Amino acid sequence: MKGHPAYDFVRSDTFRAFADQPALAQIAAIFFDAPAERIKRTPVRHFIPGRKFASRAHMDKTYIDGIAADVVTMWIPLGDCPVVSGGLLYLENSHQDAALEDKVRSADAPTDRGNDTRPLTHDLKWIADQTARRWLTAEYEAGDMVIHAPTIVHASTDPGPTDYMRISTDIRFHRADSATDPRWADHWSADDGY
Ligand SMILES: O=C(O)CCC(=O)C(=O)O
Repeated sequence: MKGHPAYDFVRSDTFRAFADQPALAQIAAIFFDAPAERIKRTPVRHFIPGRKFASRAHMDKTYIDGIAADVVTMWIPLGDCPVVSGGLLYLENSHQDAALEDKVRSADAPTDRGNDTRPLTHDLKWIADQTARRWLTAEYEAGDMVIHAPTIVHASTDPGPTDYMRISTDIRFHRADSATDPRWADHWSADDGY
């Protein structure tokens, strides 16, 4: 939100130059097998050690229009992000199960945020058990990047006690000749509602 350092940071020349570095668009183009264009709305997330705050299990397609052939997300920790800091976790091969979302939603998934129907659940063990899939993660280091499709289930865990914040960004591209989601056409703000 306006006044927060992250609000100014995503609008800064430094950050935009980072997100616009040609190598990222080139990698996205490999996935699309076609030219890629960066999606302007680029969240920067900070998780304060010891606070119970994490990303619930979700799929990006709930939040942004687009199919795997047209949209790709690059999740980049801005600094080291060991497992204890609560980096991104992926539900193994969940993007390959087109029926997963319906199965999970019709199974009355536990939720800690009843008024928000977008996440699948906050209960990562429940969804792993329900789908018989493992959560996969890594000891992320500065300079790492993971790339995912809008259909894979992912989440994060609460940041544990460390001396530094877990800070990350998600940089997205769409296939240049595909339609863009108008909600993602402006700079990110934590309170923009999307
Ligand atoms: O950084 C996080 O915890 C969530 C990021 C995310 O969901 C994404 O990059 O799509």
